[in-house]
Amino acid sequence: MSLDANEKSRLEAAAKEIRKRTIDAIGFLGVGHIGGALSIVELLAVLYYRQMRVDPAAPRWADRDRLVLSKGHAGPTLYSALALKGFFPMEWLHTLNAGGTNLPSHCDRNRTPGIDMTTGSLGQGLSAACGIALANRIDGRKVFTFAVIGDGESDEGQVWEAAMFAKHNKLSRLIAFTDYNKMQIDGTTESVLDLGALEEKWAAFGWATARVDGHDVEAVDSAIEEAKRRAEAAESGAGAPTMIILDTIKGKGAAFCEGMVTNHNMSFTYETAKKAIAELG
Ligand SMILES: Cc1ncc(C[n+]2csc(CCOP(=O)(O)OP(=O)(O)O)c2C)c(N)n1
Ligand SMILES: [Mg+2]
Repeated sequence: MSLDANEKSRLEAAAKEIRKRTIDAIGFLGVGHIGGALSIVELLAVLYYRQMRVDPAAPRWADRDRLVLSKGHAGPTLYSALALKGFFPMEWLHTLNAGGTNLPSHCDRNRTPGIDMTTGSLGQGLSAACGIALANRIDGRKVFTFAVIGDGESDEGQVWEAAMFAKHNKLSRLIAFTDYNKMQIDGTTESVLDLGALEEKWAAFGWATARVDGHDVEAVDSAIEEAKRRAEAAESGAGAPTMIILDTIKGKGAAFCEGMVTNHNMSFTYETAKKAIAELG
């Protein structure tokens, strides 16, 4: 089902706001993972403004959908989305990674309302998401577990153990995304460790797959809708998990860093941030 024009512009406006807040929070601090933060903006807009069942007033509500942001260094994007949704005050965004903050650079479920899993040690999040999805099925909860991994992160062997586990256990309510921005900490994924035919690899591990433009809210939304339809159609305990590969651009939407391999963990002034935010209109 495609989005109607109003819904599409609502999601695009949400993405723009999340992007601005993310640039602002990292710029206020002066350093951070701006590249990988900006490549998942549209995904988080679609998840939090349309696809995820959550309640900002009850972050630990048992029947909520879960998100494991396995690439935990992109925490500031998730914090921006959560703040905009009302999980905590907007002012917290200016405490990013400060001493005693509730918003550490990487996600911490014990500190931040709305964070479902502590992440940052790459390679582990998909395994955690498998456990969450399996536990919810055992408990009879028809909720979805979403997970976001990086393309560089996909070099970690544990990702592929989780891939086998999820298929073996028919975790059809596990919907994962690879942020395929083609870059990692010190180069392109192609030069560091080529992922090759990535979608075919996930399919060979038994997952349902899709590959879409990760900055197109409509394309992202319909890939999730399709995955949900499959999960609903499968009997409880049947079916397969879904991997949606998002073609993205590292640093998307901030001219000072878009598409640069140097944007992984970058210093920039608050003036630079304000200029980039103004350019977004
Ligand atoms: C186990 C582990 N090793 C190394 C790091 C340091 N590190 C943080 S981000 C990163 C690169 C990740 O690349 P990718 O998954 O492509 O992330 P993105 O491009 O989305 O920022 C690395 C090596 C880490 N956080 N965890
Ligand atoms: Mg990457």
